[in-house]
Amino acid sequence: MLGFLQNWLPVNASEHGPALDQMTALVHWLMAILFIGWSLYFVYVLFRFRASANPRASYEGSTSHASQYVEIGVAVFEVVILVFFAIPAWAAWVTPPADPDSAIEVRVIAEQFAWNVHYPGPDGIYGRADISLITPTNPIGLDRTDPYAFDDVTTVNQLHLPVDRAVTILLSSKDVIHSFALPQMRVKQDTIPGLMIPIHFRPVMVTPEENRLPACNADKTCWEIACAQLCGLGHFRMKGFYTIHEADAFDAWMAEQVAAVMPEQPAADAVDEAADDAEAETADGEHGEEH
Ligand SMILES: [Cu+2]
Repeated sequence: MLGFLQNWLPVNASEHGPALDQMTALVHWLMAILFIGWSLYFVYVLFRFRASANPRASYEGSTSHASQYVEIGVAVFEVVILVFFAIPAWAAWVTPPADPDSAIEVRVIAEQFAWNVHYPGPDGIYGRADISLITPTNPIGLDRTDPYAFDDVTTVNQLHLPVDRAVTILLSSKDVIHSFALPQMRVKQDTIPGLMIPIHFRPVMVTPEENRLPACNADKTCWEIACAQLCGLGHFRMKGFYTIHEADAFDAWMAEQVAAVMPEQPAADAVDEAADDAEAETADGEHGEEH
């Protein structure tokens, strides 16, 4: 069944993905058996209780307990899927990585109709963001005067992550409910205004070249961030792109982004100065890449 379903499923590129696919296969087995069983039974009763063979209605009806046993069997199967597959998969999904130091954490802020990505930068601390600072070039309202913000990296519709490292994404929304979906990661989680929802996964495969921008655009095989919840008129175009890199390539990409927001690489005691520079830069409209 799993092999059959994989003809339609996207490639599986996360650690927890196989467990989810296994569960999908089990649910499909159950549904296939029920569908065939009920269909056969339906045809049987059409024939067995046809009008010509039963001119008078039976007031006694069926006295067999077979359907009860079948229903108990179905319920048991469902309990097994829930208790032994779904709940453990969910537990892994909501459990923070065992070694948070080696994990990478990113904020993703959904809006109609884009995905804003916010990396804390080399200091590992997110700068202050304020709703009153939101402008077209500063969609998350990052306060570049905040000492923790001068090295923060933000992008729009571009998510870059390293392979083989635990990832925590903190999901939030500026407006309505969206759903953050990374099909190849088997990740899908609603974003709820007013909540910061953490999700945890570990990519185990580097995005192939043909699935990255710009190559993927030609043959439409991009690894996309999809919005999986109808969120408004522009929902259809609420798509971002994500790339899983080798560790070195990710570090190089991150260094490039950091260099773009803080070209002088200031020493710790020059933080205030750097914050001013970063602010001036933001005002110039230098703000990540937009696709
Ligand atoms: Cu959306």
